[in-house]
Amino acid sequence: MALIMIGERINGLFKDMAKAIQERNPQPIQELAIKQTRAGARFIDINTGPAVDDPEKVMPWLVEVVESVVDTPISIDTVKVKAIEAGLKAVKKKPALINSTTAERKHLEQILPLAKHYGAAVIGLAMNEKGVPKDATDRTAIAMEIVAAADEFGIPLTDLYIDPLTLPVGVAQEHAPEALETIRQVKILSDPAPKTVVGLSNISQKTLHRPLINRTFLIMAMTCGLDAAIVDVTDNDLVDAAITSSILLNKEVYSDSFLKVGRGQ
Ligand code: THG
Repeated sequence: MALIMIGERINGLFKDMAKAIQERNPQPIQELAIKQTRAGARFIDINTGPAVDDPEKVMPWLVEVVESVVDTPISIDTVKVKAIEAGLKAVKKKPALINSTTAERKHLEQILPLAKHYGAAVIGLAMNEKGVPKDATDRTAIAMEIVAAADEFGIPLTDLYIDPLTLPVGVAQEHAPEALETIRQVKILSDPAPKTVVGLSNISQKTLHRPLINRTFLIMAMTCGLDAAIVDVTDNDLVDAAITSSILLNKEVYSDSFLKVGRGQ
């Protein structure tokens, strides 16, 4: 199967989106929803950003703004349970992806029943109340707890995405190989295995050569068994590299027009 691309761009981390959200101006948001869908996004991530103090009001507005122009399922990106629930309630089209829960029992007990009730998929972060462990084995142990909880709450493992957590290479370089090893270990954790996902652009924050670092790490992660990534889907070199990786990993059939086929053209 090809990489499941989740469009990262509707996020208050970006100045244009922060402004559009603050002004409740749908147009720039809708343009990006359409652009990302055309570029192959299978989910549109929506994140109100750090500046918003009422995400439980903004999240349903963002859902409506996006769903009024595309059919692409939405990834509801917030740590606030109330905002997740408000977003899920607003969804009228396809089941959403909840982004995300940690392994903290309190989070799992609030969020997994919501996933079950709304038929949503869910991202489980490899972290708990103590934070993100450095070692892959510790991250995998946390992932195992999330897998067990998903089973307990009746979420199919094919709807569970484990995120090993990618941190900026400039400040947490030793984490990069541990995140990769976590992906490898999570894919042999259970049968069926949960899916794996990363927020790719984190890896290159505050570095030079961001696109190069992003696409190199993406290919490395795909070799470890990565299923999905929150990415800049409009980065053509990144998408070309992801499609080519799928061919070289024998996940998609080669033809001379593989780049076009990989884009569904
Ligand atoms: N895991 C999961 N969800 C996530 C992340 C993750 N959601 C958010 C984030 N990480 C993934 N999305 C982004 C979006 C933007 C950027 C990085 C990751 C980014 N933004 C520019 C910056 O901060 O430098 C914005 C600057 C601008 O205005 O241009 O890098 O890991 N499950």
